[in-house]
Amino acid sequence: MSLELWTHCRAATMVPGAGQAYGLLEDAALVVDGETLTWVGPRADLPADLLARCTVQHDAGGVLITPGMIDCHTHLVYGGDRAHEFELRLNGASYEDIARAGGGIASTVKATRAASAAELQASSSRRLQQLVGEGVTTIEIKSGYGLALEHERKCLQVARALGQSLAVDVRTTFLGAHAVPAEFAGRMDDYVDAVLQMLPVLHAEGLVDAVDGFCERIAFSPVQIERVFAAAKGLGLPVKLHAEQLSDSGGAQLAARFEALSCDHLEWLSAEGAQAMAAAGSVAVLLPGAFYFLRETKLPPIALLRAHGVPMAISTDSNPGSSPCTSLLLMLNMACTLFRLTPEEALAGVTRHAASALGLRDRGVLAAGKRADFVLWNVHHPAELAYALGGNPRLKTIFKGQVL
Ligand code: DI6
Ligand code: FE
Repeated sequence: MSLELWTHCRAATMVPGAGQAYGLLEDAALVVDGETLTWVGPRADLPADLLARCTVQHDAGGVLITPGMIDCHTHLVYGGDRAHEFELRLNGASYEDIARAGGGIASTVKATRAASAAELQASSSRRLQQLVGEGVTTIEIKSGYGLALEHERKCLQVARALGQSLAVDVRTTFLGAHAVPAEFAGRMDDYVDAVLQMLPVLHAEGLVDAVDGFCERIAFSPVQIERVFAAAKGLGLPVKLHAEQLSDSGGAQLAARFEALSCDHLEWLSAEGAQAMAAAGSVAVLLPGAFYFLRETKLPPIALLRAHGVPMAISTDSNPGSSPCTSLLLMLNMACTLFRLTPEEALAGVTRHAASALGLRDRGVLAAGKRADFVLWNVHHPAELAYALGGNPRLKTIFKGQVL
């Protein structure tokens, strides 16, 4: 197998504890063996025998290299959009007016059910291409706008197909417990029963990598979520949770009891919740796009998360209702401006910690043995990625060792 060498670059390896912020190597060399990084370090330390085996040499042109970006929380596959509701609201309609007229999440469920797989694939592919264009090499996509077996299946199949048609690794999450569909109105527990019936079927079809739920006063209770999590654990599937977005319902503690990969949103997270997450090793996925778009004012407790050593990931939450966002770079900026993360924390949030939020140990840093997913950026310092509002300095993406 021939080795490929990348030199003439600065590398933000994002390896922690390497001394330098961002794990930065000033004059780096990366050796790629097939789909894997086989050596990463200062160019001066590259062993001569390894150099001799490199049959292809790439000059990176003096730019910055980072790990491939990981968007670890999206609802990318859905029908229609909610631009009209956005407009109605800005013309004075209340959320209740819109909901009464069949709007809100119900309108997305209706549009998603009405859409064919091909239509969903086309609209989601456009969104995914925007993310991939900004250096995303791994994305998580949730179901949750089908809310019935055939439609949840359709959305998860589309998500899987997106990973086949574009150079990006797709991880799928079953979010049957996202909302109660109209046909179950007033029968929430019956709908949870239906979710428990869908899960093993979709899992047997190979469509589920993890299980999520929306635990909130306006969604499912901790008791209902616990039933879903118990079923997931019974199938050996990891769980994650939309927790404490609009209120503190103790979702983080519940998720921690199931060793959740992550708890997401967390604006209302309590000290007990943070402690439970730290003990369980759950990642805090922060979603500044939803905070911004919903004009929330309650900030996630960043100091508390830092104090407990809870790793923080950042994601787009790409969805039609609360975060119609297809820019992970913009989320880096908002994580800093709105949540006061440092640019280094923000970049770790879309690389190393985003990988952990998906339970993936083979990516998120530039180091020997990890996947050869990395991005060349037309910037000098990694802070520039979080600093800019708009613009896209991506030059090249290398996905599983291949230059795209
Ligand atoms: N939390 C949210 O903010 C979105 N879903 C969720 O679990 C809202 C989804 C929508 O309004 O379509
Ligand atoms: Fe979400």
